[in-house]
Amino acid sequence: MTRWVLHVDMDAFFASVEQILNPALRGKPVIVAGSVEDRGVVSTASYEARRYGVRSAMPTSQARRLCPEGVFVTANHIAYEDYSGRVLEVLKGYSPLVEQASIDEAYLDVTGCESLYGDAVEVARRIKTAVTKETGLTCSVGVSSNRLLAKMASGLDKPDGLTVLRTEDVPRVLWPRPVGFLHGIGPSTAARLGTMGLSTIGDLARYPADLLVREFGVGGRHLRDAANGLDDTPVPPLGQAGEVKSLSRETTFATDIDDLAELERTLLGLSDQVARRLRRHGYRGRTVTVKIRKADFTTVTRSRTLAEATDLTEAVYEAARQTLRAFWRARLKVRLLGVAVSHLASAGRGPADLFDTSDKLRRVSKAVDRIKDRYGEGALTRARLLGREEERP
Ligand code: TTP
Ligand code: MG
Repeated sequence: MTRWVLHVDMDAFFASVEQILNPALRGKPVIVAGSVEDRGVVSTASYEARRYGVRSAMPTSQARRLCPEGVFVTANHIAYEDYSGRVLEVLKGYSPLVEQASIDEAYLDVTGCESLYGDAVEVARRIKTAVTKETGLTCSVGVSSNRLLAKMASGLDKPDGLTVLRTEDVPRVLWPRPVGFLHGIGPSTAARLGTMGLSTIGDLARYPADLLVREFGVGGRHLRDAANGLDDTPVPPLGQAGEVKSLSRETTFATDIDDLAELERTLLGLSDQVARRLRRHGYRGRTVTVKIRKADFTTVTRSRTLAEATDLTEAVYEAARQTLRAFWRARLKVRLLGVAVSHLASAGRGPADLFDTSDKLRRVSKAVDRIKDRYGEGALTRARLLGREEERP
């Protein structure tokens, strides 16, 4: 029996969410950056901005040069997660076999659903309509008999595409393209294939499997299969894959920071954002990790495990601060700082203990979260974070 797999990928996801939340941005070249300062990189750009050559992972300074009229927006991850969850809710209505592969993409096995909706293309059409109705966003959907080809197909006609790619279409559609176009082949594998004289997907598809195995081990066979459009990876039932293992937030500074107090203020802001996401998703975590990228680009991570899992800003921050202090030495210049919480467990819904101070703190935190959800991140600021404002000239 033929399997039918769909790959759904949101169009210019972060930028599109910004345009939904702020109608004044619609139709404009919107560029979402991790940090508005020039040392950050572009997360994504609206299709209007892509016409100027702006791309993901490009330094923001370069994006500004290419597109001076661009509207630069700082990433608002909480909003993107919210929309990502809403899209997933829609998809769950179409098949129990759904795997969220990243914040803006998912695979669905819809084999058997055809009898309900017509064929797989009709399922894809309905999903596109439902996603737009629920969120206002558009997506591109690939339809095929396996995950690999569905994934390749969704990217062939962006934005707002619906593309069918059958195994028999592979020689015509994929073989003329460079090997790096194949999902899963990164720049270093592409370079290695290049030295073997294999530059197109077609070259790879026809190359003897045993020679590829000699060069790449068992992965060599997968490479050749992929070039022939073959893949039998299943789509697992929802919940068995893509479980959240950690939540994190990081920031790149406009200039390297060598002041511990300044770093700690940033750490508090990051801890608050991570803890807020824990509370929002009903998780508590036991391990707090601090990530530090130094001016020379070397990166270190240091972790601390708590006695009890937490979702409180204060507890995450305290652990992060101690971790940073233990690592700190004079003249250290920090380019990027991050906080992650892992070893997550669901928070559970036991009875509130009125004598447990952390429960009181949790209730206050949740009230603050609600105000921020409604009025924005800047609505309430912890007293310690205000220090940053006072120091401005
Ligand atoms: P993508 O699906 O790769 O890109 P996109 O949705 O913005 O655009 P497209 O229409 O081509 O699918 O990534 C999803 C989101 O992930 C994207 O909106 C922002 C984020 N992202 C980064 O932060 N950095 C990156 O380098 C990339 C590629 C994506
Ligand atoms: Mg996308």
